[in-house]
Amino acid sequence: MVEGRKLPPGQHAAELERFGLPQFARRDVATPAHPVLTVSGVVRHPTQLDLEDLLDGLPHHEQRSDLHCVTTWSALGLVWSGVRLSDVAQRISEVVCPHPRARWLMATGLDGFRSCLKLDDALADDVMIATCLDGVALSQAHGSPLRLVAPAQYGYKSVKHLIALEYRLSYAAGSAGFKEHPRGRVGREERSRLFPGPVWRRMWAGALPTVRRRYRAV
Ligand SMILES: Nc1nc2c(c(=O)[nH]1)N[C@H]1C(S)=C(S)[C@@H](COP(=O)(O)O)O[C@H]1N2
Ligand SMILES: [Mo]
Repeated sequence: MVEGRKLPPGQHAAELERFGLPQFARRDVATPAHPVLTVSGVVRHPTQLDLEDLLDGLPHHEQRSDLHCVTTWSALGLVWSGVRLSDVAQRISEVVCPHPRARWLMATGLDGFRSCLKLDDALADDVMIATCLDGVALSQAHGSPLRLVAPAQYGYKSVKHLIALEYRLSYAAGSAGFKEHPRGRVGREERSRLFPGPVWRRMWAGALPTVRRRYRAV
């Protein structure tokens, strides 16, 4: 266990390894030569920003945080660097003019994985767009060239290979459907919809060995 880090209820410590929904295990994402971020939804001027323009001049941000997968494993003390999503969102907002009642942000990865975050949660101080992990450029396994990092939310909100953000008035389920909780707050054990967290804990833990095997087999 990494010194001084606490495990939330129902989680156990594990090494970080490539993971996700089973249907994405075999999607082989080729890192684009000229990465762009598409911004759409309830905005006046949908746009595409290339990576360099997006990051240019924004304050560099580095943090140590944990990744809590809903299937009960947690990777502790990961050092991410990049920029804060709130700084990116401010820059984007000036360009796209989101609707004043936009409350949700749908994030999409190049593999087609999607997850929707509450805008308030997405703008928290520890939510970032990471380009590096543990001091080196993000690997393909962990979401190159850009990934969302939302440490207070279950791992399914931390979309890898980020290519698009869509401003929304209301929540829409992402790739995990009803198994994804709209807020996904780890501190409240919001693992999934319909049943309380501790009920899901066992179901998710039961699915873990199969999903892990699927990812390790790639
Ligand atoms: N693009 C994409 N992002 C994703 C996923 C995925 O399958 N595709 N899986 C999510 C889940 S469920 C988890 S737990 C983490 C795993 O991150 P890792 O592969 O870096 O361990 O990525 C999240 N982001
Ligand atoms: Mo996960």
